[in-house]
Amino acid sequence: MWGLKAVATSLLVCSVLGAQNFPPDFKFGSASSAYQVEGAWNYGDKTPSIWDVFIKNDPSVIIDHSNADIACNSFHDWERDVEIATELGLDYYRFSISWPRILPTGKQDRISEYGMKYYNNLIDALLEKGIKPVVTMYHWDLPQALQDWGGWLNPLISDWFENYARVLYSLFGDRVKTWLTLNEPIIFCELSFNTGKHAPGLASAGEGNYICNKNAMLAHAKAWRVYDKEFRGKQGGKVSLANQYIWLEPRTNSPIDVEATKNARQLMIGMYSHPIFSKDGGWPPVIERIVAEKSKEEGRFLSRLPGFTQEEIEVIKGTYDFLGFNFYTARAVNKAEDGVDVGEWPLSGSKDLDIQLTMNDEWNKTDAEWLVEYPVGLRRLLNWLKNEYGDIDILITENGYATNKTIIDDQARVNYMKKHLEQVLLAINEDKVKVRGYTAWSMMDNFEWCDGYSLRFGLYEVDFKDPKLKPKPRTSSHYYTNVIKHRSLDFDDTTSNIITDEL
Ligand code: GBH
Repeated sequence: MWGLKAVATSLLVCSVLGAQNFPPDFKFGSASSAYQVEGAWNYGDKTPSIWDVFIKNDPSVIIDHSNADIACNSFHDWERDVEIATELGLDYYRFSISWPRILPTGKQDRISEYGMKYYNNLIDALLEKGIKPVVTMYHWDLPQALQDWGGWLNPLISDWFENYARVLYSLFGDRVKTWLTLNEPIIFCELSFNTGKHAPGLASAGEGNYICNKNAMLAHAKAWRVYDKEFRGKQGGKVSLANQYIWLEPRTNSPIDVEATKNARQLMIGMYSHPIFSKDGGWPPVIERIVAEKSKEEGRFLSRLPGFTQEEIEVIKGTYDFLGFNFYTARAVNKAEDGVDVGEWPLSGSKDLDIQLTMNDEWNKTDAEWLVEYPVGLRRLLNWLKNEYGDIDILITENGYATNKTIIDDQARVNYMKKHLEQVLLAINEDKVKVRGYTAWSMMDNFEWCDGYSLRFGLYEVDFKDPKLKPKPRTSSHYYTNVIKHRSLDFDDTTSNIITDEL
């Protein structure tokens, strides 16, 4: 009797522990982006990006008045980055290519030797260590040369981007097998054209962001189609994009808030995903209708949200080989009372939908004001995506935790990662969502956009006052290395508590 119970208990323990294991082909990576780490902002024939110009015009747009002229010096010290990626035991390293470093005019007329050499070195050195490069084509650093021609507001941007993508596939596609066209179009459209907090800082809420949204969807689609037509046959890789998804839940159970949340999800997720991943393609119908109605009320003849032609809908629909997204945080949604100013962050569309996005007091706060912890939201989001767009392979392209202090023993980051990875496992094992990989943002502290060097996301700490910029491993880096080594959350993690100050 007792014997049986012991067997049953150990079976139970085994199955619970088994649930802590990742599938054998699950991949672990870490990420960075060109502007945030490279530095060498004007080295060789590189031309300024919109971020170089934005900050040089007015350094006060960055909280600590810093800039990314040097950043982590990755352009000169890529060998150090490969060493760190190797030390972590990464399956892949996600980095981005700086458009103005490869194509100084933004167009194909001139390909930079310096740029080619740098990315070739990095890619080859990673592969030599068995680390796969996962490459983002655009992580916000548009060539200023193209901004001068209207940037993301000029419909020709999708052709310029297609050409840029073609250059990248032909230069690097023999070795790069996973491509992400755009990083977080929602952020570069909303923050550049809605609040104007990001480069090029052209606030035109409710208009510019929607135009950018449309052009970004077309740019992504054309880049995917070029691959499909001209490169897939010989290169055999995969192309998607890295959207930013914030999980949204109703503030109350009232039917009004529940309805508002459904619409808010179409705004937050659907506007950048429905055209690509849904069966019908095009804008989420509910958003298209609401913005058209609002525009009419404002006395406009045209909706502020530009429509797609049927041909454009077809061009964009189905342009994915997997679904990539960055996940950090969540918000509660409620329908705004009449006359309430819903504010501008993060979406100008909040005004169109009369919704408020707020934080729930029960969610842990972090040092980043926008980043509250809600790991369960990740599992719910994964299920929502499967429901909405079908059973697609998913790559989590970023997830990470911010502190505003230098701290080597970053237990809070370890907890954040662990809690999110637990939810990923539940989604895989219980809900059968096809999550194929997880990417920790970021490999090392770097230039955190408007927060400069004041917010730190790194598994490795960087002392930006140290001219050598030699990163130090944090506790979270040891934790992550263990997860990768064991391909499990169940291991004796005493090693991850080692304080490595003297390393
Ligand atoms: C990602 O953005 C980016 O891909 C990455 O480059 C970045 O370093 C990382 O996450 C951490 O932030 O000042 O109120 O307008 C996540 C989305 C966009 C969230 C910018 C913070 C600024 C908020 N981030 N946003 S606000």
